[in-house]
Amino acid sequence: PVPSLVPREGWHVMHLFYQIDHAQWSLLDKEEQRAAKTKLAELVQEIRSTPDTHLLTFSIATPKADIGFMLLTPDLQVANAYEKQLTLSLGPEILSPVYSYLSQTERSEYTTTSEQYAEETLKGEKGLSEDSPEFAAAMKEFDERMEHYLQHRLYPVLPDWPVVCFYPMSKRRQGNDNWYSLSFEERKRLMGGHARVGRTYAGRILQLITGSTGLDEYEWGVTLLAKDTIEIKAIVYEMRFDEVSARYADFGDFYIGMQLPLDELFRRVCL
Ligand code: 76R
Repeated sequence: PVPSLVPREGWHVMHLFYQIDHAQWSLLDKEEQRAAKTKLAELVQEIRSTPDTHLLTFSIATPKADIGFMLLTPDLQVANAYEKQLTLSLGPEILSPVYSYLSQTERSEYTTTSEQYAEETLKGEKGLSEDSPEFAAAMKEFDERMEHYLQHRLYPVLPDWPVVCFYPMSKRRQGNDNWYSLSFEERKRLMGGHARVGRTYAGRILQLITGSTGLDEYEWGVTLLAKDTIEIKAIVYEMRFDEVSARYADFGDFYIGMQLPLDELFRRVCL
């Protein structure tokens, strides 16, 4: 067997978007079509029963693409093998890849630390004393929330919320707007503002930021899950006003998908 390619921490992530070639599909008889759908359904089952591996299946709005998969798994060798199998699962030339994105889950260097939260928010903003019971309770709550958040960033389990939004982004490197020539303190300050906006969407938006520097065209993949496209539109709009996005963000194409169970997905895309 080939040695595995598992990162020191986190998982590999692939976004895979396909168009269906209905001309090729119509050349198959009913029996062959049924067998093809069963093959894909069995592969999806196999992927989902692989340890630490998740697969989202969705229909994509507008003819940018028809079917989308989001695959999360530790080993790039496994991800690569599954991705080739997914592409061929309905038979040759039925699924044509129209867009794909490779990234990895990662922690952020700007994550708020306990010390920072204690100093800036609890002592500074709220004026709590270090030996008050309120301070202790707030620290406990913060630490629990951050533990959960960090676990989610590296090893996410995504809910089955209907709306999936994906777009890639980079931080700008242009003239006076070069994110990478700012000091760490300045970047951390700016990211603090970003996080404050983001936290107001807790429970309405589930965000997964995956790193892709050196792996794909942009620097991050942004995956947002929501129960309503209104929330997607609202957060992306509001963040445009936040300095980190207003001044330093460059975006790629946007894709909107709807998570569906496989049988529903087949019907939706007319297979
Ligand atoms: O609390 C913390 O300390 C974590 C805060 C946090 C970080 C470090 C955070 C919170 N994000 C972080 C990092 Mn984010 N995020 C985006 C986008 O469309 C746009 O304008 C930008 C796309 C959205 C919608 C979003 C949402 N974030 C990042 C990074 C990596 C920077 C790096 O490491 O260099 C990027 C590229 C990025 C982009 N962010 C949040 C959200 C939301 C909803 C939150 C709150 C999460 C929560 O607390 O539940």
